[in-house]
Amino acid sequence: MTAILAILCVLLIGIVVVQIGKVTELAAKIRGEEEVEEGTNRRQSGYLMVFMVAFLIFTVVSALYYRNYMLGYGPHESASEHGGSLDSLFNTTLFFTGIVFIITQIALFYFAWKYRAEKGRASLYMPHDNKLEVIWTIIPAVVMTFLVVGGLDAWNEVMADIPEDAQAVLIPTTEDKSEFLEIEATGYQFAWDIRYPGADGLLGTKNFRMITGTNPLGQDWSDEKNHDDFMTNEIVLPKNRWVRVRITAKDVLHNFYLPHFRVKMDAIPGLPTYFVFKPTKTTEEYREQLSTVAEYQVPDPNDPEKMLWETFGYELACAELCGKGHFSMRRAVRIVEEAEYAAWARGQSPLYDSVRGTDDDPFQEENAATMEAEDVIEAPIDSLTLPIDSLTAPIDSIGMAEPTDTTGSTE
Ligand SMILES: [Cu+2]
Repeated sequence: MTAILAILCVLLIGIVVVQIGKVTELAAKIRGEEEVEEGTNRRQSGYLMVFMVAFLIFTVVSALYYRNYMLGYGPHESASEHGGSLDSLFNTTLFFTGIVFIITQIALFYFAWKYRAEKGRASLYMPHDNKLEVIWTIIPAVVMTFLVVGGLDAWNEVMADIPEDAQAVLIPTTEDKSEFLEIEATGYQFAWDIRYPGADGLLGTKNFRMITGTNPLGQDWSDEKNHDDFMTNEIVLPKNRWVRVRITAKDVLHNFYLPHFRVKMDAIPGLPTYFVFKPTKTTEEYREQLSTVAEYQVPDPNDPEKMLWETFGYELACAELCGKGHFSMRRAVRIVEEAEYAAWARGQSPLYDSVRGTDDDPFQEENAATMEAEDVIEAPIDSLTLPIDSLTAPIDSIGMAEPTDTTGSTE
């Protein structure tokens, strides 16, 4: 404590000495005030020039240094079919705005230095200049027109819906839009409900009045399309298949954002939106892509036994600040080959299974009857298969044993 006080005292004495020195200096120069001001101007505008050069170098170097972490650069090429056109649109915009950025920053600092106040120099009075105004109106107008038209073009391409005669299926088998998978994402504070259509490929109707603790989306169980719909924690999608996502929200605004696929759409209560896209890289393929880059060949801080590229996974994020639990809306997304997806999809069980035969089930009577019948039939069938399996064993072993027996008998 005493040491700190001593240091503070020395510091204060130092400051007092410096200040007294400055006052004396100023007093001496009081006659030549203009000279002092000129000197200050020159120095400050010089510092600004140095700042400008350092700032521009820092901007460019940091962008280059971190390029392998940024979407659209290095190993982060888009993993969806339309993503490439959005990336090139971003790059075109970055190119033009980059030129403007560099020119305006240089002009800003250079002019502050060049036209600093100097003795005997009056400022130029220029109320109007047609030529200048034409130049700075036409150039941005032309550039903006190109950017906006290009943007609209990309928007129309990216937002093109599935054709009306296309078939909605759970497991699409074609790469074109004649078959597609339609899933539904419902955002709420603070998670997503992800619903798949089940074997019929169709999502059942829902009604917010039917929402209960066990029926989070308000699925209308009198609609048979609901009976095979299933809900999952993880979004699993097949590679090279068209996917249409119905996007909606239960409470406040959310945003369905799949950064690696360049998919981003607001989720709005009462106003369904959608996005159609085609994933083109499986999670494994994306990991391979990352494994070629030094930045991802380091251990994952959360799992030091593995490299960063090995633990990579696609994600669904909420891109709307929707409340204090906003961060927890992250969901894992996995892109797999069609066969793996088909096996996964067939292995899911519908939510209706928990409702079937209960008081909430509009088909309670029918279902109760069939469920009883199933119980009676299922048991004997299962027990019958056992003897059949066990019968095959002796048959095989008889066949195997035969040749040995013959050689044995000849000897
Ligand atoms: Cu959210």
